[in-house]
Amino acid sequence: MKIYKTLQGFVIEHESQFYISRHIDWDLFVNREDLYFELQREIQLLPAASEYKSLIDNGLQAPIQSQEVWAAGVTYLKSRNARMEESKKSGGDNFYDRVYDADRPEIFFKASPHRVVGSGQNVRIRRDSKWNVPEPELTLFINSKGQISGYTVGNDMSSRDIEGENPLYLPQAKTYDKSAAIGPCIAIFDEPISPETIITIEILRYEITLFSNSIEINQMKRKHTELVEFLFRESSFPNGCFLMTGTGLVPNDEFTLEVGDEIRITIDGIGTLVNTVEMK
Ligand code: DO4
Ligand code: MG
Repeated sequence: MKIYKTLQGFVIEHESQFYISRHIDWDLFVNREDLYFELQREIQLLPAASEYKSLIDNGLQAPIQSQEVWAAGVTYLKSRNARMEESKKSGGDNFYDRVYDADRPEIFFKASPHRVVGSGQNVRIRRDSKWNVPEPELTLFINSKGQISGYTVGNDMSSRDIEGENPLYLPQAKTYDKSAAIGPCIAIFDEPISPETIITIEILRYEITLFSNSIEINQMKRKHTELVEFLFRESSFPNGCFLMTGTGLVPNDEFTLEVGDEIRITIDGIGTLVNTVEMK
């Protein structure tokens, strides 16, 4: 089951059928216990129509209203190695090495809703940065009770030169306007997502693929439930929240994003998040 926040309402997709929910408040729509079964009950009372698919094609919003977006870091070996390399000169490499094996994961605040874009919208790179990459990440939707009730595709846009200069600059490297993208939908399953799920990224410049790669989410060092447990330890989320689970796909060090680049991130069973890098 997938739910989309469109310009004309909330669309539910189930077994190739499309429905428009009667809900008008996204927070109330998504933050329900047993969301999968709630949605199943809801669609039994709604007419199905294949034309409702056009609402999805006509433009999507990020599937968010008042939720915060948080992110976990250094959850894949590839991320640990890349961060250690970029921060060697500053002496910051030791922090990344240690956090990979530590009991406590790296979890940071990524974005408030107004900094988040959806599929089809533009992301940004910072004017004061010369080395920028997208980070394709499976992103959890967690309800206010701390239960993982959905999954979306996330892009944790990052300025690697700022992050590498000093680990204390991480909030500036990670959080700025349009630095987070999620979408195209929230996928709601009746069981946890399969560990064999593949994340694929493709970066295109003038319609030519510059970088592409894939990884299975079972390459992640930590469990989703472990990350959620730490996030919810001393924080409440009245309308639920999103948690990006870290990247395992890092372009080589020569690569940096440019204005006009198209970033396509696909996660099996969820969909493709497409964003273009806008003018600085
Ligand atoms: O510590 C830096 C950020 C790590 C991160 O965002 C990731 O591994 O995805
Ligand atoms: Mg990341």
